[in-house]
Amino acid sequence: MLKYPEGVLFMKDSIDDIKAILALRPKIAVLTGAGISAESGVPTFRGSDGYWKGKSAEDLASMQGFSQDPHGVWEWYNLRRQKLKDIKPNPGHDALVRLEELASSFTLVTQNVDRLHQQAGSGQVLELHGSIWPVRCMDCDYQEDRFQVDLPAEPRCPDCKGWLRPGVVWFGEALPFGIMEKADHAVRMADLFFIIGTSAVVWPAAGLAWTAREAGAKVVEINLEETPATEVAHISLLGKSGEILPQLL
Ligand code: BV8
Ligand code: ZN
Repeated sequence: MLKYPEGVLFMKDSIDDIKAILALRPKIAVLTGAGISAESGVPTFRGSDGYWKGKSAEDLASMQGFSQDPHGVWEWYNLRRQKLKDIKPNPGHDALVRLEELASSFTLVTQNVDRLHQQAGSGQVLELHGSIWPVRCMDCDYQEDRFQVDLPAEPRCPDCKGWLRPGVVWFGEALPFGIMEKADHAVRMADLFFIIGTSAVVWPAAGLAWTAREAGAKVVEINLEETPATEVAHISLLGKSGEILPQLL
């Protein structure tokens, strides 16, 4: 752990404190949610433009939701894939690529399935909830990472004609094997932990903020509003991540 310079007080919303820590080449871990992609035009899940507005999360992003109505669920995923096709990373994604250069070690953990971090140039990204682009068969081990291509309304496996599903983690499903251990380790080692653009209600992802705080990292939240994670943030910057993150560099 870094020895923080004396007198660096951690009041709420102090960008200078963060810059003081960045000057020490800290180990950094970041958790992002849909909010970091909002300024790219990707609707968030629970905001006023939220995906879940019409239907509940369980209806759409769950195994039983899919089993009950595979056409309807694929219609929703294809709509999102269409929307994502011509969406670009925003200054918030770009700032995280540059932040990585200031860190002695940097781990980016995302709940997002849009791969905008990768498009912006972030290297190793831990995708806790998978990605919308890969598809895999429900009945055999066929899978393919079909980046930005249209899928038929009824995507079927070319090998066994079973239903294909998007490569995301649905509610009630376990996260990809070993990924939380990697994220947990990075957060425990971090001197500085950013939680950006997430409503911090989906677990186990949100729990990383509590882990960071308990492990002694300085916790910085960037969001338009307070969230359950605000209670463990040393610094809470209220505003758009696409505007705040570039100010840190
Ligand atoms: C699991 C992929 C067990 C699909 C998603 C009761 C209590 C605690 C937990 C549970 C519970 N009941 C059930 C659970 C478990 C459940 C859960 O947490 N439910 C919640 C809703 C209560 N979790 C699970 O099921 C997880 N799995 O626990 O498995 C297990 C273990 C072993 C074996 C078997 C099973 C799986 C969760 C993954 C679900 N999949 N998505 C898809 O995308 O289609 S979750 C979905 O929500 C997205 O992935 C998204 O990433 C995630 C979180 O949402 P956010 O990213 O935070 O987005 P949101 O819209 O909510 O918020 C946006 C934020 O941005 C807001 O705060 C807003 O203010 C801010 N913002 C907006 N604009 C900006 C901004 N901030 C800055 N700048 C801006 N410009
Ligand atoms: Zn198959």
